[in-house]
Amino acid sequence: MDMDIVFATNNLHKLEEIGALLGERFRLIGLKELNINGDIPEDHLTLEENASQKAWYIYDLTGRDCFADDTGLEVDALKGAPGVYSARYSMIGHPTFPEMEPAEGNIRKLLFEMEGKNVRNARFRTVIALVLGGKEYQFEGVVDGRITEVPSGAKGFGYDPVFRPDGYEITFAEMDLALKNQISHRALAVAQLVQKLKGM
Ligand code: ITT
Repeated sequence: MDMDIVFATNNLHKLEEIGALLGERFRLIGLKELNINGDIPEDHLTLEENASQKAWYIYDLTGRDCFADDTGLEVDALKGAPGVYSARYSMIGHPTFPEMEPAEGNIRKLLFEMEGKNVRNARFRTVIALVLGGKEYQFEGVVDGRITEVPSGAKGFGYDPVFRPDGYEITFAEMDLALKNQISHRALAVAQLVQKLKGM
């Protein structure tokens, strides 16, 4: 049986990644299709609270089962930053590189903050909040890796050019989407989401 599920995101890269991961049993509905434009509020201090806020916001607006993903890059040498502020990292405090695209500015600021640091461990963490029949469920996916010295690769999005997952010699931005989707933080969280949805 096919199932419609709304993905509460404005990020088309995420929509593509999760669309590929969900498979044919589920029809993913983006916000554009529902004529919902503009930013979804996400103003909390944790990924868990933000994912929840985004999912309930769209559920309350549409009455449809839906889920949201909040993702952060947590860098040990920066005490877990940018973390929940990953999307607007370069704009925090004194905006750095305001003339650049957000992703590029974020990467430039991250590499600047990491200059001279030998410990480069980091992890991507995704929290998915699913609102199904008025009840909420959460799923987490984590992938460990390292921040590279320079960006490389043009695939993927966001911080992908500077993140090399453990066990690989290439960054996420050098991987085909199929490989990123086998090992990524988002893939791990989505696998649990699919388990839940299949059980319905
Ligand atoms: P929505 O809130 O509309 O879903 P967003 O792009 O604001 O979209 P997040 O708040 O979850 O999404 O994103 C946090 C930041 O982390 C943002 O700068 C993304 O580009 C980046 N990011 C998220 N997933 C990523 C991934 O798989 N690879 C690289 N960067 C990623």
